[in-house]
Amino acid sequence: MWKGVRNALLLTALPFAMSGAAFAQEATLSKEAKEASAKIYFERCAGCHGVLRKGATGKNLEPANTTKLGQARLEKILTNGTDGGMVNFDDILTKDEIKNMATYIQMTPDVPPEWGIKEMTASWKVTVKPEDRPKKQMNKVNLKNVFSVTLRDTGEIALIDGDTKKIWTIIKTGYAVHISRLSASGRFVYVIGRDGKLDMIDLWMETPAVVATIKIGMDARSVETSKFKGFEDKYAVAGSYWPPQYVIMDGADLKPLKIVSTRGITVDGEYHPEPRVASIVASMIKPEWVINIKETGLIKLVDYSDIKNLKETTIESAKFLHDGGWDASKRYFLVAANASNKVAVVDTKDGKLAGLVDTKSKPHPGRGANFNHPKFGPVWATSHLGADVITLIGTDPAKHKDQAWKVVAELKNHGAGSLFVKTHPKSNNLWADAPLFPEKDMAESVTVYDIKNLDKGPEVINIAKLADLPETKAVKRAVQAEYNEKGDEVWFSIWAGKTDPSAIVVMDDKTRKVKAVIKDPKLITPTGKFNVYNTQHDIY
Ligand code: DHE
Repeated sequence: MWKGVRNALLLTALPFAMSGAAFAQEATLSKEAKEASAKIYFERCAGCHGVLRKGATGKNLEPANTTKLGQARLEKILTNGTDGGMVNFDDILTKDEIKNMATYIQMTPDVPPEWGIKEMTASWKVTVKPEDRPKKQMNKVNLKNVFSVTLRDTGEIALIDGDTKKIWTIIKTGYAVHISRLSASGRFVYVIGRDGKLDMIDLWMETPAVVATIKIGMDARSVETSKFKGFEDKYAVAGSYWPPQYVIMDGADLKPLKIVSTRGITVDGEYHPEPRVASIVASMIKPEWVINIKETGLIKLVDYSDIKNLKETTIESAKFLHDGGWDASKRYFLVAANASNKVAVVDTKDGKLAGLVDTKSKPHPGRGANFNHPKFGPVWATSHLGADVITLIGTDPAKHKDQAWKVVAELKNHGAGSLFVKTHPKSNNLWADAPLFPEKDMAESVTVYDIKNLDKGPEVINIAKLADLPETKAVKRAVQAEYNEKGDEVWFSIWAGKTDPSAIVVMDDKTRKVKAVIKDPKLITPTGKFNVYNTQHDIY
């Protein structure tokens, strides 16, 4: 099941049958086998289960639980996966590796080292100082329509000129690079790798390149800059999974300035040693970032106007916060607490929780999608990992009070296993993918609704087929819709295996017909795409 994308797919749980005799003896491995297993665990498992194996989107894998399952059952789960969403590893790990992993997760987890200001500063490199950078744009590219595309398995990003659809340049970044975000100015791209390597790229150079780099932790997913008037790009902020903390840096050269730990007490009142930093967004109405802490379920509004006397407003929501986006007014931030089947809504003006919305299983919005529902007014949409629906939540407490922070409708998606929904203020289409759906045809397809005529039902389009790639065994997952600057094209990645041909399919948003297919041997495992203008202005 779900072959080919384990790193991405460790999104759900190992079901624990809490039976059987406790493991009498501490499991052991040779030094080499333990080191190799630790590396596999970090690369394949930690994203969902946590470095300390406390569990989040994936189940708790501490010895108290794993030893009850025992070696044989664990090997079976690792080999075949489960219906609960745990992926199979039999086609990328050898039998010995699986055996060792089953033993490794019965051993007491190692606690990785901390990563403080000393380590960050030692890793920090300014390759082009701010004063040596171009004083004006040195290329003729329409920067607003450039896409920064994650090439996941090569640890690179491709900058693609959205007007010509040509790859402008490819830049080496961190391991299994995760997301790109734009400076408030739209000039710099900040790219974070899963290994905590943060790279700052200058789009004004004749050929863009990294101008500053730092390793902010051992495991990371999020980055943002300061965007409030008067503080534009003064600071950058990045969150790490390990160590659980965020770091505030100088926005111009990434010099680390302040580290804030996120360890603490969960919304349930229990201490958690590894509350990881999930999504971060910058407010435009206050000098604040919204920083979502996964395991504690706490949302921090971090006031960066005086970082020596840093003020944090801590808002209780629900555990396992993950990704989210603004409502259309950009006052409310909606974030999925995915393993709690909830969406939390923060009112960033009043600094309060505005709502906690129950949804179907595992909402996963990316940034979500905002549009005007013909009946319910402004809504924000999310699709789901665990259910074949697109949930619409009312977002206008002023004019549609009865619908605000409630599920007003559930549209059918073509499958569960969805990661992203998207629309654009100029579009009438709402797009949703389902790349993690176990069935090939569905994983390669997307659903599209006419938002002016939702009752008509969706069209389901197999995007992978439109790429006309050679037939291989790999599933060609259609993932993450991203609009161009004008909002008249929507781009999808065709995400296949590292050695398979991949592509980006550009759809004409109006006709829903293919407009271009970007293919290149260097376009390896493209996943997230970040249009400069839309990312800079949070348009979705
Ligand atoms: Fe992501 C956003 C974490 C797997 C593609 N991903 C995010 C964010 C977090 C996160 C916290 C929000 C960042 C923000 O807004 O500041 N992602 C994780 C994981 O922990 C997880 C589940 C497992 C892991 O080991 O990393 C994971 N993510 C994946 C993938 O496998 C995806 C599909 C492919 C890839 O490139 O790795 C993937 N994640 C993305 C993308 C976004 C993202 C494209 C940004 C969406 C946007 O529109 O902003």
